Amino acid sequence: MGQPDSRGGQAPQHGADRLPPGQRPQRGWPVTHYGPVPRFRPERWEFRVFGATADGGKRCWTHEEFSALPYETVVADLHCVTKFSMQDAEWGGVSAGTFLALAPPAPEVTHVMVWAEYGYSANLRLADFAARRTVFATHRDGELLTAEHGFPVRLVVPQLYAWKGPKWVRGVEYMTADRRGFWEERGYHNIGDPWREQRYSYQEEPGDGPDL
Ligand SMILES: Nc1nc2c(c(=O)[nH]1)N[C@H]1C(S)=C(S)[C@@H](COP(=O)(O)O)O[C@H]1N2
Ligand SMILES: [Mo]
Repeated sequence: MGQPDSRGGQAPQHGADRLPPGQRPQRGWPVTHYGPVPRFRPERWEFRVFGATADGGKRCWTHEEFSALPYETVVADLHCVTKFSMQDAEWGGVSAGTFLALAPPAPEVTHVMVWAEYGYSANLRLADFAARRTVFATHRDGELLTAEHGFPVRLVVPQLYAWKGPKWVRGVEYMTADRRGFWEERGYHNIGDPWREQRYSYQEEPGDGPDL
């Protein structure tokens, strides 16, 4: 809850007071990623769910089919591990739960790998992927994403550092054991909970991730 402010109302729910430890608020919306911005080719684009699905098959959505999936909105912050946070964006898109329902994982699935253009990837525990606010966003504050922010689809996982949310997502792999994604192999924490300041792999405790 916010504290009453001098005008007698509720203080706004933004600012440094509700940021994870070590984070500072960032005005505007910088672009942060590794490598070039991919070009979107609608006729070649597809979104795939594969790996350990319940029925052993894989599912694909064209861009047109993806755009017709149920649209939901989530208000969430992006916490970059380099210590700035963009607060209060409204993300619109398809919730991860929709894909779990349309292409259910096998009962043995414990983790997912989210794959993006150029082989960028991020691994997530199934519970983080299945969290109510995890969304494959196509919009931010009601507007289509721009190319540099991940058009046509980026993942937003509000409870984890932003590298766990690939821009230019192309698919989800269901996994029956954990495997490290792109940054998780390169010194970043396997789980990446900003409230526990899980920034770097040297902070990992036994059980937090597969051997490096
Ligand atoms: N495909 C891809 N997605 C990515 C990254 C990347 O390098 N490649 N960087 C991540 C990081 S570290 C951050 S902080 C956010 C930044 O999102 P933004 O550029 O929209 O602010 O994207 C994440 N998604
Ligand atoms: Mo980041």
